Amino acid sequence: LRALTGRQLGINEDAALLKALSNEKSRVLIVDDDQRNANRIANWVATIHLPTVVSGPTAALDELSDGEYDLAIISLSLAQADALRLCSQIRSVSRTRHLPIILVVEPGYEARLLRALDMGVNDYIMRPVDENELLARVKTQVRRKRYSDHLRDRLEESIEASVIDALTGLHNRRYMETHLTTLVEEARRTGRALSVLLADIDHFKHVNDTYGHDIGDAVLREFSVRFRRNTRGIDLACRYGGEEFLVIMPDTDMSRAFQVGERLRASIASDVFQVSPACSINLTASVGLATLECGDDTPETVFRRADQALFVAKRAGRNRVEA
Ligand code: GH3
Ligand code: MG
Ligand code: MG
Ligand code: MG
Repeated sequence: LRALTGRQLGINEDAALLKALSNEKSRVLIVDDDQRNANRIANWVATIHLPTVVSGPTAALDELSDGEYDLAIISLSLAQADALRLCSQIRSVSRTRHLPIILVVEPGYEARLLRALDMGVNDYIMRPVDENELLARVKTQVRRKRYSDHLRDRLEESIEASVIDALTGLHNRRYMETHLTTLVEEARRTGRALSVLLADIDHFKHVNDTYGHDIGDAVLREFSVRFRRNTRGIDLACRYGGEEFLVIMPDTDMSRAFQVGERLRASIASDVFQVSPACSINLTASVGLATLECGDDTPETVFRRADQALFVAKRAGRNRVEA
């Protein structure tokens, strides 16, 4: 994550987008059991944003759980110190963890305010509330929220992009490598079987040479669909390299792995790859299998055996499954 610079996250490029975002009306939840105070604040907020008023924590959490709010303005003098509990609940639920909170504070509530600030409340305003000051604080918090939401989305996209193969949507080799170790350790610990399947398209270079790289890409996408169709949800399927695909199958012994490999091989060989209305291609793939053995088998050695089995399958004429 440290390697992701502002530029990669698109911060500079998106200044205009952020500006547009911050012009969109924000939803503001006002929590106050004093109806008159609540309505006064709501009327001020309504000149720019979309306020909703509730009188207590239960209604507040209800609203927040099914609405997209950008800010909560909470009266710190709610009965029974409920404001503190509400703030802590908002911070502990993932959906509202990043919601900005502004407290409205009655003089005399300073001790409670300190605890609230310690809890991660973003800002506060003293009563009697000044309209311009309130709107200025609301504006700052809403902008900050928009901006950090945007950054968080970008970060999530970057993380996802780093483990997903863009061409096929399968996980990539990096993702597989982090998880293979875990899966091997788990199989060791539980004494369960674990098999690895490595599939490589036969004479794929010929497809590129004959039909061009774009058709080659379309074939890889279609291959990945069939590949995924032949694996279970708990199997970890990935595009290991160019035209090599790998699946790690927990809870799977060699005879079962052989069935999977054979089904995959048959599914590739039996139906043509219809890559465009005018172009259908016959294709085969070779498959190498290995199963985790007792002793000092490691992720690397299991993988190497699958690779060796694949090599044997290629040498034996391709369109075969070997273990
Ligand atoms: P073999 O049966 O021995 O596996 O022969 P092969 O031609 O499939 O094997 P080789 O490893 O010689 O060639 C793999 C080809 O896959 C070469 C490369 O250009 C192509 N390739 C790798 N990645 C991509 C990709 O993303 N898109 C396309 N279109 N081709 C790719
Ligand atoms: Mg090759
Ligand atoms: Mg190949
Ligand atoms: Mg290859």
